[in-house]
This record gives sequence, structure tokens and C-alpha cells, in this order.
Amino acid sequence: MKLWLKLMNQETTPTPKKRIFSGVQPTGNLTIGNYLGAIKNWTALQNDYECIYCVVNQHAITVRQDPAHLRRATYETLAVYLAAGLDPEKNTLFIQSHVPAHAELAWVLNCYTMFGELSRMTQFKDKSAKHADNINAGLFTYPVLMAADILLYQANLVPVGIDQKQHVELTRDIANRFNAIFPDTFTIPEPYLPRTGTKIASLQDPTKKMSKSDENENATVRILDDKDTIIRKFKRAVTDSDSVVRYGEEKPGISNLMTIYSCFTGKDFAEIEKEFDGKGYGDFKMAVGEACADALTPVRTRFQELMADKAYLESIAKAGAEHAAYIARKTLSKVYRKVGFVEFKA
Ligand code: AQP
Repeated sequence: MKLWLKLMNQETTPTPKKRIFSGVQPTGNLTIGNYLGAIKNWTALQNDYECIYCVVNQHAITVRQDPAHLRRATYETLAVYLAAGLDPEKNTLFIQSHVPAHAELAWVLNCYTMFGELSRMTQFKDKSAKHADNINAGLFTYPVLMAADILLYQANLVPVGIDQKQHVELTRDIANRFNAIFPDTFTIPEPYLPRTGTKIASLQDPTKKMSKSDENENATVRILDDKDTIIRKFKRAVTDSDSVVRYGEEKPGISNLMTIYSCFTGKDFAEIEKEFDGKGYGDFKMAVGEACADALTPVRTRFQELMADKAYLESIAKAGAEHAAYIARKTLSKVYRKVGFVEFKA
């Protein structure tokens, strides 16, 4: 009888959807690395998960930004989320600085994160080498703010490219440490890596990842580049002196182009090798450029429409922040209670 009742309940009570959190920094025009490593995969998740996506503008100022440019890039990033297919009815889309709980939780978590852990973060080492004149404390504690972003929403999964996996692992360590002292505070999140496209490399140096802040314009393909620009950049991509389209460690340039082509066409590497058997790199680069441009043209068109309607973007950001703040406040209150902060009585 008991088993029968349990089965009945399982049939009538829908299982709550797992929660996803992720974000992109508005540090420049987004690249196909951001698109294939993150945003494109987000759109595939919106029906099966409860998704919360943020424009992480507070992370952006760990590197000097021009304020006017940061303001513009913040709305542009939100517009790219929408143009890429994120439905605001299904996803919570917001701007990080609109929800103060991120910075508030980050302070608490700073006190539960070790100096040694932060010193080991690859991104900190890379970025402090790149910005040697501005190795600020925010650059160092960036992963703690990212942990706060994720833990505030009790996220189960964090879709990221491989470059951010180390930060998600640190988030897990911080959450486990906190939970060991104050049980049942945080959900332990897991990184969620795309099948392909976890690392899109620079077109000019395929040993490096493609980054939106790269100063060499030929190294990056931007989501908003027009077709001619995209094709020109792929034509100039660094490859090797061989002429065989084959995936392999010894061919990082061609392997990167094959990854990009695979992400845009859905073809696997064996199919791609067969398709370009006996053809030169010129034909292959042209095909990659065409596939990429064709996939991105509708995104660019929709982006332009959205950017012409600032009021709409603001309304999406407002509704998203209100919903996000409601969830975030619940976690923050729990954390404040657990660590012993006295309640504010109005
Ligand atoms: N090249 C890439 N390949 C695959 N995924 C990538 N991501 C970034 N670059 C690649 C993924 O995009 C998401 C947002 O990244 P971010 O903007 O928050 O920070 P980032 O990783 O530092 O990206 P950039 O483009 O390199 O920015 P800058 O130049 O400002 O440092 C993340 O999920 C990331 O994994």
C-alpha cells in the first residue's frame, strides 16, 4: 500500500527542474569562443532546466574599462543573449550589479577562501602577467565573486568553457568547506561542459584561447562580425605547412577550425575529414567561414533590432533582476543567520 502511494505521488508531483547559472563579462565584443563555449549551449538548455544568466559587469572591472564602453557593452551582451535565442519568458536574464547580494555574499565567502587557493588560479596568473601594471585585489578574488554568483542561486550546473572549469571547482571547494561548518547551506554545483567547443583557440595562435579582449583583430571572430569580415579572418587563420584536413594534436590550427566547423554544422571530425579529402586548406577555410557567417547572420540582425529598443532591454534587465534578487536574498539571509550576523530590524 505504501509503495503504491509513493508511486502515485511520483506520478502527480513534477520533479523540480535542475537550476543552471552562468554569465559572460561585458569586456568587449563577444567572440565565437563565448558563443560556442557558452551562449549557444545555453539556448539548448532553456526547456529542460531553470536557467539564470547574468551579464557579469562586476567581474569586468577587475581589468580597467572605459565607463562609457562598459555601459554600452553591458546592454550589448544582454542583447546578444536574446538575439542568440534565449527566451526571457523561460530564462532569468539580468545584470550582476543590479543584485547587490552578489557582492555581499562574495565578502562572506572571501573569509572562507584561502590565499593559497586563489594564488593557484590559472586565470589570475595569466591576467596578472597580461596586466602587470594593475594586479588589483579584485583580479585576485575574482573566483570568489564567481562562487558567490553561482552559490546564491543554489545552482546545480554551471555551463562554461574549459577555461572556467577551475573556477567552478574552486566554487565547489568553498561550498563544501562552508557546508562542513554550517551544514545544508549551499547546493554543490557541477561544471557542465559542451560536447565540442569547450575551447575555441585564437585564429592567430592556436595554442591560446580565443579571447574577446585580444588586441589582434585577426585572432578573434566576433559574433557580430559581418560575413565578409568573418570569411577574411578565417582565410588568414594560421594553419601549418601540410595540406591535409585532419584532426590531431600536431595540427592545432586545423584542429581548431575543424572544431568550429563541427560546432556550426553538427558534423563530426570523421565526416569533415572525408568531406575535405583531396581538397586544400583554401576550400576548407572558405567552408568554415561560410558556415560560421550563415549561422551568425540571424543573430546579428536580431541584435541590431534589439539595440534599437533600449526600453525593451531595460525592461528585461529589470524583470530579471527582480526575480534573481528574490532567490539571492533567501540564500544571503540564510548565510547571514548561519555566520552570526544580527538581523536588521526596521
Ligand atoms: N575561447 C573560448 N572557448 C570556449 N569557451 C570560451 N569562453 C570564453 N572564451 C572561450 C566561455 O565564455 C564564457 C564567458 O566568458 P567570460 O567573458 O566571462 O570570461 P573569459 O572566459 O575570460 O572570456 P574571454 O572572452 O577570454 O574574456 P576576456 O578577454 O575579457 O578575458 C565562459 O563560460 C567561458 O568559459
